[in-house]
Amino acid sequence: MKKTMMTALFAGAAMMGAANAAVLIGDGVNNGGFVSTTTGRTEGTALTDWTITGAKVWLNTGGSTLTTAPFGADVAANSRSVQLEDDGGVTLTSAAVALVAGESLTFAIDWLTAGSGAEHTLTMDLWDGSNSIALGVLSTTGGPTSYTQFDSAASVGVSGNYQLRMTLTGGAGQGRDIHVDRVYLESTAQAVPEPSSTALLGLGGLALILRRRK
Ligand SMILES: [Ca+2]
Ligand SMILES: [Ca+2]
Repeated sequence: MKKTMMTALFAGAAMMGAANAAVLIGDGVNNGGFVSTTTGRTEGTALTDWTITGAKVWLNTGGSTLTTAPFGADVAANSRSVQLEDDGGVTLTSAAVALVAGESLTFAIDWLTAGSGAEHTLTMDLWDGSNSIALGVLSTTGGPTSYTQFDSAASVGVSGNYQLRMTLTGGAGQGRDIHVDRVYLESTAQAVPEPSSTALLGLGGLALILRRRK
């Protein structure tokens, strides 16, 4: 009985050593491609899996034409892109995703700037109500006018249910906007260091042999 329990314990520990990646926002996952059945260019349209807070968010008919990894081609027939309007400022918030301390994160988003006037910044982070995980800041100053991919990496310090927040600063007047598409977030569980997992596998195997000899 004791050996059986040991076998199960070591097998479980060895399995935890394998890197386990999960797509949390992406193509078909929490609407990372901004798919909507709404036709035409619309303002303030409810968008599945996203929450709009602030003045103006446009749902544009055009989308990113980039096909680079990790998102892949945004080929859905009703895929859109989102235009974050600077007038008054706006925040776009994703559905909540569960993150575990120690996980490493991969983030990617396509973006461009458009319009003229005051310059603004888009701050991107993961927020669980009290903890923030920074993913990057995009500035319209010198920003790209055609879709460009931004990538970043982060790690989870505190476990929780987090939402991706994209907050565009704004002013009273008209200024430059930021368009986004192909939002991607992936988490990878922290791998157990190779020597110890190998040692655990060896011990697990030994326990199995001892069990069979009994
Ligand atoms: Ca899209
Ligand atoms: Ca504007």
